[in-house]
Amino acid sequence: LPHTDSALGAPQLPAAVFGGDIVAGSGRDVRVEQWIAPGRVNIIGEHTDYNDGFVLPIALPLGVVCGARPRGDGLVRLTSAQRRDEVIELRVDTLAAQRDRLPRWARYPLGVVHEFVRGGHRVTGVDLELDGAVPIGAGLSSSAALCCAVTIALRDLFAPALTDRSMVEIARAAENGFAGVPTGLLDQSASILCTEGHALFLDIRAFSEAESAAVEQIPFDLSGAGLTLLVADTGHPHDLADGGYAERRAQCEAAADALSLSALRDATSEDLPHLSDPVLRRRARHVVSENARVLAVVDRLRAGADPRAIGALLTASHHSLREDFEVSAPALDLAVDAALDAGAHGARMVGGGFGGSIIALVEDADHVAQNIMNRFATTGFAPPRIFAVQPAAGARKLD
Ligand code: GAF
Repeated sequence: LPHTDSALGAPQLPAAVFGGDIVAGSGRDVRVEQWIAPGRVNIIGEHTDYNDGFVLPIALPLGVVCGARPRGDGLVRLTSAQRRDEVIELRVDTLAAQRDRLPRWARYPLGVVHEFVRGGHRVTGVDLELDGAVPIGAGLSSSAALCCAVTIALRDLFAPALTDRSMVEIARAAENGFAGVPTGLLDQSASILCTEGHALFLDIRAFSEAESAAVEQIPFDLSGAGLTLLVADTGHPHDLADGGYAERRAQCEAAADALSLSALRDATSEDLPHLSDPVLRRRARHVVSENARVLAVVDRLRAGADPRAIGALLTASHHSLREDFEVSAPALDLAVDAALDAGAHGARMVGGGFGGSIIALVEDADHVAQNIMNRFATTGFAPPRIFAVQPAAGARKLD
């Protein structure tokens, strides 16, 4: 996958690789058009989405490009710049039956096609040509970016009336069902709904019930405040399908059940002593405290406070994910500690955890990046990939 190896500098989107060619179809020429959907980092609100809680992601300037061209013969033909030796061609109406024979990566885009068909949309056939620039296994939502890029392309080609919320639901259903990965709504919402220069404040419960009131775009201008948001991909892979994520979800459901609540979103700190199982109590404490931290960050940003004021809440989030939710990992803790020791205002792991990336809110990006690199070298870990990001745009058609 293309990404930067330098210590700093935002990775560039790949050059357009599919644009422009004209294919003779049945009676008319159909141009390949392109759509892009970004990966994300979550500023705060981790493991809250499947508890009906609050999240605050930004889109990354890194995405998956989907070239798409409608066909009339009922076939879907799938290629990927990252899998040049594989061309997958199937009938749209046999996708479900073929699912188990498909390579894992192909289940994400084909799961989206399957969801369109299942939703009653008439997909007459399509060529899909993918090119991804979001590092895989880095906790930066490469799979959601992939699903969302295909979703927005199919929306424009076959179902133009679909709302943003329906697109989020389709992308999530493809990932949960066809691809078999039990995510919440955070990643797909971020990829579809984020806007440039803003953090997306989402109340997941309200969004699941009705789109409009639940989405708030909050200006998030770090460079104007002289700050940089660093992302450090530790290179220690994270995999949502490896069991730890599903176990955390089950523990949260068990804690909500034990408190007779429909979701931990409704729990308060007074409820926690009523959980006799210490593991469930810790899991619930993370969710309760993390939701409160999201709201505190949102309050500060809405009030136009200096973004430095959110740093301590980011670090508190990391501690809660490490101690109470137990989803951090040695490489994540090392990167967070190295960033804080070098003067970061706040730092935390992002995404599902067990590996992947951290973010750090910093003044002196070079100094902090260098300290993380040094600490990894001293510990014998392979060098992390570190880059600076600004809030980028969500999924869209490319010109
Ligand atoms: C992963 C999941 F896909 C999200 O839904 C979310 O639960 C996140 O982990 C943790 O906040 O990215």
